Amino acid sequence: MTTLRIVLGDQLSHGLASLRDLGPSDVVVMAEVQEECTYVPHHAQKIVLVLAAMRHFAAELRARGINVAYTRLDDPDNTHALRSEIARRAGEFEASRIIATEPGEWRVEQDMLGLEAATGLPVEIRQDDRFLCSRPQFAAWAAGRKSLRMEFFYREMRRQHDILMEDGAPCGEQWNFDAENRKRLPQGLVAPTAPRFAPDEITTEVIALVAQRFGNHIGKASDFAWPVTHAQAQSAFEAFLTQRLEHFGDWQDAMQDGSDFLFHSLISTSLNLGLLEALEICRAAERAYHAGTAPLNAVEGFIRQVLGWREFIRGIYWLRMPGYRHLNALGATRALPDFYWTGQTRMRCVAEAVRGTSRNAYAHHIQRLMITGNFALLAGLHPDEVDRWYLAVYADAYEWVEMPNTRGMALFADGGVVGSKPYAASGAYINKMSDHCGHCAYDVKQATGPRACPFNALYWDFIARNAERFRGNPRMAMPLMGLAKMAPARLAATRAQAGAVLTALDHGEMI
Ligand code: FAD
Ligand code: DLZ
Ligand code: SF4
Repeated sequence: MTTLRIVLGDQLSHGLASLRDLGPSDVVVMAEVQEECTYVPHHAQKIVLVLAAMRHFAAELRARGINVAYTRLDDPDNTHALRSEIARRAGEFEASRIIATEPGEWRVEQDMLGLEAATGLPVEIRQDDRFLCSRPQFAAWAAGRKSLRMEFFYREMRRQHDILMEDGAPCGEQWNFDAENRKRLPQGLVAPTAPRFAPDEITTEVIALVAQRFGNHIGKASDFAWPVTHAQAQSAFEAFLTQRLEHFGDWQDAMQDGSDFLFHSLISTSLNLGLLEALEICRAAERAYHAGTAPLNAVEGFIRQVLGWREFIRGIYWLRMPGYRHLNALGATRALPDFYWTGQTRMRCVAEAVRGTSRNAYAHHIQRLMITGNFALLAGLHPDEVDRWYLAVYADAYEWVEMPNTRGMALFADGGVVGSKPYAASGAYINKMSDHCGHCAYDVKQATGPRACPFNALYWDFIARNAERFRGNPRMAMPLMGLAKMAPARLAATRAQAGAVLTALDHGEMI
C-alpha cells in the first residue's frame, strides 16, 4: 500500500502536513517542471532558488531514510506539468492514495483537485498549518465585517499567539508604533552587509541548467546568492536579528541610491519556501526586545509584517479567489512599459528599483509599493500586466502573496479590500523618503515643463480623473481638497503635462 506524499516547490518544510505519519513504503513526490518555470517569465534567480532549494530538501529527506521520487527538469521522462508528473508516479509506484498540502496558488490547487479524476485514486489535501491563520479561521474573522482591516486582524493574531503582550495588553501600551517608523536615512549612512551564500555543487549545477534553459529571462543566474537550505536561512535571519533589526523600524520606509537591502530582513524568499517558520521568527524578534537588543518600534514593526500583513494578505487571497484575479476597480488599461524589464528610464527612482530587481530578484517593500507600484497606479497600467511582472521578477513571489499586494495594495484594483485608500504619491513623497531625486534628470519641485518630475503631473491627473470615485472616501479628502484649491489654469497645464507623459509611454518613448 503505497501512499504518494506530494511536496511542491514552496513546501520545503520537514513538518509539512503531507509529510506527517509517513509509512515505510510511502513515496515523497517532487517534480521540477517546465510549466511552473514558465507560466510567467520568472527571474532567472527565482528559478534557481526554487529548484536548488527543492534539490537540497530532497537530499535532506533521503538522508532521513525517506524514499523520494524526484523528477529533475532535464529527466527524459519528465511530462513537465505537476499534475501529469504526480499521475505518472502514481502509476509507477502502484499507489493506493495521494496526500498533498494546500498549494499556495489557486491555479495549482485546481490541478490538485483534478487529481482524483486524473488518477482514479483518493486524494487528501491537508491544511497548510505553516501559516498561523487557517483559511477557515480567516473566513470566520471576515464574516459579517463591512471592511477588512489588517490592523484589527493583527491585534487578534497578537492576542491569539500571545506575542508582545503583557497581562492581556500590548507591550508599550500601544498596538502599533508605525508613526515612529518613517524616518529618512541620515546622509552617508551605510547599512550592514547582509549575508549572501556562495553556491555549492548542487546549486552550481542548477545555475548552469537555468542559464542554459532560461537565458532570455530577466536577471543573471550566475549572480545567485540566496539561502537554499534551512541552515542557511537560519544564519541569514540571525544576522538580521543581531545586525539590522535594531534599526528596522526607523528606516523601514527609507530608500537610498545604490543600496539594495538597507535594514530589511531578506527573509521572504526563505519564509515563502518553508525554510523558515513564521511563528519562530516572531518569537525570536520578541526575545530580542525582551533582551534589550532591539527597541519596541523595530520589533513591533517587524512582527506586524510577518504576523499581520503576511497572514492577512494570504487570508484575502483565499477569501476572494478566483474572482480577485479579474478585479480592475479603476478601469486601468495601459500596457506595461518596457522599462519595467530594462530599467531604461530617466526617472532615477524607477531605474534604481528596477536595477536592484534585475540584479537580485529583490526590491524592498517601499520600492515595490511607492516606486514601481505607485507609477503603475498613477499611469493606469493594466493590473493583469502589473501582476504578471511582480509575479515574475521577485524571488519571493507566489500568487497568494503577490496578487493582493499588487492588485490590492499597490493598484487599488480591488476597490479597497486590502487598503482603505490608494497609495498614490507625488514626487514629494519619494524626495522625502530617499536621496534619488538628487541623482535624477528630472526636477522633483516642478510639475510642468521639460524637466518636471513625471510623478507630479501623473499624481494630480490620477486624483482628477478618479475624483468622483474617491469623493465618498474620507481618507481621500485631503488630496481632493488640494485638487479643488488648484487654480484651473495650473490644473489644466498639469493635466496636459500628464497627458504628454502618458502619450510618450504609449509610443514607447523614453521617459
Ligand atoms: P521585510 O521588510 O524585512 O519584512 C519582513 C517580512 O514581513 C517579509 O519577509 C514578509 O514575509 C513579511 N511582509 C512584509 N510586508 C508584507 C506584505 N505586504 N505582504 C506579505 N508579507 C509581508 N512579498 C512576498 O513575500 N512576495 C511577493 O510576491 C510580494 N509582492 C509584493 C508586491 C507588491 C506590489 C508589494 C507592495 C509588496 C509585495 N510583497 C511581497 C510584500 C513585501 O514587499 C515583501 O514581503 C518584502 O519586501 C520582502 O522583503 P524582506 O523579507 O526584506 O521584508
Ligand atoms: C515557482 C516554481 C518554480 C519556478 N518551479 C517549480 C517546480 O519546478 N516545481 C514545483 O513543484 N513548484 C515550482 N514552483 C512553485 C509553483 O509554481 C507554485 O508556486 C507552488 O506549487 C504553489 O504552492
Ligand atoms: Fe523619481 Fe521624480 Fe525624484 Fe526623479 S525627481 S527620482 S522621477 S521622484
